[in-house]
Amino acid sequence: MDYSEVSTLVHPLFRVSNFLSTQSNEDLINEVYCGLTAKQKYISSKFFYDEKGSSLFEEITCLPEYYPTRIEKSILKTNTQKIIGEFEKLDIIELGSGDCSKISILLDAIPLIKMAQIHYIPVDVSETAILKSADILSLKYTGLSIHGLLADFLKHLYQLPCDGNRLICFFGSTIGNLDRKQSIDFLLNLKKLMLPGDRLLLGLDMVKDKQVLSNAYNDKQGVTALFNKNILNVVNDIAETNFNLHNFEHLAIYNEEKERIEMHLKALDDLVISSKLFPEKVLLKKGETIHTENSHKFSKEHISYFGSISGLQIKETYTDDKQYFSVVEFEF
Ligand code: SAH
Ligand code: AVI
Repeated sequence: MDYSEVSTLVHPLFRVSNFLSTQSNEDLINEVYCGLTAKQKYISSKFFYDEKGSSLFEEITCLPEYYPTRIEKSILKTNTQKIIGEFEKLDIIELGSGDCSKISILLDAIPLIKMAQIHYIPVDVSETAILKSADILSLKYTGLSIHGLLADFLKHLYQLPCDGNRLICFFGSTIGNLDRKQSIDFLLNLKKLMLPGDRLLLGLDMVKDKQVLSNAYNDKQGVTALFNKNILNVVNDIAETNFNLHNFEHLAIYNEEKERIEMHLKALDDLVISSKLFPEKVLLKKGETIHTENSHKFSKEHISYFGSISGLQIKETYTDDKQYFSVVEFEF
């Protein structure tokens, strides 16, 4: 485990610490090659979020078919006062923070006079996401102190600040992009770091009609297809591969048994993928797929299980009329 901060960017209004460059490019290339030579080929979904990928994801959140963002925001708006509660000093940590639209809903409910009592810590692998949101928030909320962490929430949780009451936000159902076992391990690791007075606010996309789910990942405008295919551009940049996006079709299928959307890229032809950085060429047969993402969906049973397995208490479950999405507040 590497405990060292690689670099810190000091801006007049905020600070960003980078913990990411501990993973060398060689490790990343190796990770990509392992995935592309597995029986079921795969690319880790963390590679979606370069600058273009983050901006395509923002477009997805505005699509009529992609209900999770709209509903989660409306749940937050309805319950802000209850969520924020009373505080003297509050550290708001946002994991996989992305753009700042959800945290702004909470910050909007805090009187300006109390803003200096808030410390906001966005944590993301995307540098552009952290810098953009720190820029916007530091201008909008005078007095708010911001310390961004360019870090992987699966590896660098131990870097989270631990002074004062913490509200840890993990929105967007991003936990659903982890395997079921990974999500339990993640919660157990988080619980180990939590202290009395800390809370976790977890956004979960719920199991629902499969057509609604399928439509959310197969939008008519094809933005999700562009987002999915962009992962090949990211791999081309990292591993100097020769993926041509036109040779692939976007697939997003709901797996009812596993209660998850599975995204793949299907080869439209026999393909040879080469890179001077790979030990050997990678062969793809026409029709073969590269698995790029799982998006697990949740039920009330999953929520109770998260509570019992992690040892965190469920304080409140906020939801919408159709129970499409839940924001669960856990306390230590
Ligand atoms: N929380 C926002 C963004 C969700 S998109 C929302 O609810 O709309 C997922 C975000 O998690 C992206 O910004 C991506 O860069 C980030 N992310 C993905 N894997 C990550 C990881 N392992 N560590 C830190 N951030 C990660
Ligand atoms: C970030 N994450 C929760 C999104 C999801 O719904 O699984 C990513 C996404 N993939 C396709 N559309 C959106």
